[in-house]
Amino acid sequence: MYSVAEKLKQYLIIFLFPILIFSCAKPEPTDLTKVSMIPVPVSVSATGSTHTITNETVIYISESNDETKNVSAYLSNFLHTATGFDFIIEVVDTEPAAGIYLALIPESVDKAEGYELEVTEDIIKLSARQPEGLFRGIQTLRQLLPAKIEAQSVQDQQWTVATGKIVDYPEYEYRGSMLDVSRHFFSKEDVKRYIDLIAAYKMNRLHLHLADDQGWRIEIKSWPNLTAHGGKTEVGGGDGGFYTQEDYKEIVQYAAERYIMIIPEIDMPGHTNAALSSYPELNCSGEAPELYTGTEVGFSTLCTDKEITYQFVDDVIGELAVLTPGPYIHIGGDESHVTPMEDYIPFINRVQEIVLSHNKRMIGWDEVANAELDSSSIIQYWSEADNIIMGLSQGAKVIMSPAYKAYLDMQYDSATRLGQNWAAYIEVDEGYQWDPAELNEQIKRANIIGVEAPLWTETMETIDDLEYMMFPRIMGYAEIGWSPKVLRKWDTYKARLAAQAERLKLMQVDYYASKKVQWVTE
Ligand code: NGO
Repeated sequence: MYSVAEKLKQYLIIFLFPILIFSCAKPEPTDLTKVSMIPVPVSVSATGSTHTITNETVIYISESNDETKNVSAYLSNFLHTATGFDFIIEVVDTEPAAGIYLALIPESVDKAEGYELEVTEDIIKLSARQPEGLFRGIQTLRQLLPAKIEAQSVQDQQWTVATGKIVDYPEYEYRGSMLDVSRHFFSKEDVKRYIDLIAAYKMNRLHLHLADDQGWRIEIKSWPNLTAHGGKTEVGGGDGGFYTQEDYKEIVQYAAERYIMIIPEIDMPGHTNAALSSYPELNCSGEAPELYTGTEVGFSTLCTDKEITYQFVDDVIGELAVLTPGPYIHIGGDESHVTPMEDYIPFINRVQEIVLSHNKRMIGWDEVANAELDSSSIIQYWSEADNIIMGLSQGAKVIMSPAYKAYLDMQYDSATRLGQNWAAYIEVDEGYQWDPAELNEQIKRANIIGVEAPLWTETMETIDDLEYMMFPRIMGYAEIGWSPKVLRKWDTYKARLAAQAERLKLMQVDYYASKKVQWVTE
């Protein structure tokens, strides 16, 4: 005879043990709240099960137009690379019972770029009011899938996603990075890679610094020598280069397909040696200087009291405005150390008029606040809070790019082989732990349209160099721009970042493996 206790023991061994073993062996994450996402979404709830994408999965769209076609094709191409699956894309009138459903619906999250991602065992439903919301949601789905989804070849893997619901939308409307293609020129392909990398973290602006002392990088048909001569070199004396207007349109289009706006900058009246060297008439002396391949700043200026200068500015901005679907033209305005303030102010005022006459809004580095700003103009904080306060009193809005926190060319520490350290060393935690609305008590949340991390390229020559300085800090800037402040904590961010190591490797991103992070590598 068995005692009750012994019977119970036997029962446990026979029935429960295999269940325990089985569930321990189950590899997939099933708790959506435990998945590491950057930027962290506004709200995540889990339902504890798993959805699997298979070769049979169909991608459905709620309506057929250029944008839903673009977004669904983007998703299907992305998923195809590592899964090898050939997805069928189908338009449906009503919600399907299974598959991946991309739905543009007015009832979805009432915020620009917002989206809702609901995953059940049967369906992945991504809904948004606007196509950009769908695109941002796809970036989240990317991070819910196993890291191998980032591989460049077909992987043997179960493509599972934890079930639950995410409701998400950005904190700031302007979330971007700047790439300096003047100090060193970067090819159209490099710029596209840059766009893909920032798109993965839901950034929506790429500011291109297209002209500086060392090189003019955008074809201007009415002033052809700008590129023919002024585009010929770069820092260190390399070949330089420039984008034809066709190349540039291709970049703008590529970015637009990822819901990223390109903001072109022509820096003036300083930082203009390449232009001054291309056209003697832009110099007060009437003589063209040599091309410049060093890294000093603040020695050049357009001749602010010659009429031809304004003809030049009008022609350049006019051509650029035609190439720019977005509302902004950036006119630089920084470090014009050899332009007396009494010349600088009327110059910026007049350039602002020119920008407005081409139906664009002016953005300028913080010094432009010395001029009389139009209420539509935007100032970019990089150096002097006093300039920003002066701009705010004129009703301008601010983009936050404080050099000591947000410059991607600042070194991580004294051992970093690239970059500079004039503003600070910015370790990964330093770059992450700040709040745009708390840096200065006079610059308030309501004044700020967003955050931008600029990458100046005096010391960077290759895309690998760019990636090393961008990553991982760029992910932190993306999160500062997107995620609500209450969810931004270094301790939890650090763990989420650590979990990105395998993805970054598969994305072939050459990142800085900071010792502040316990990277989770296979
Ligand atoms: C400054 C300067 C740039 C440099 C950069 C290097 C601004 C707005 N103007 O930032 O010309 O490249 O620092 O960190």
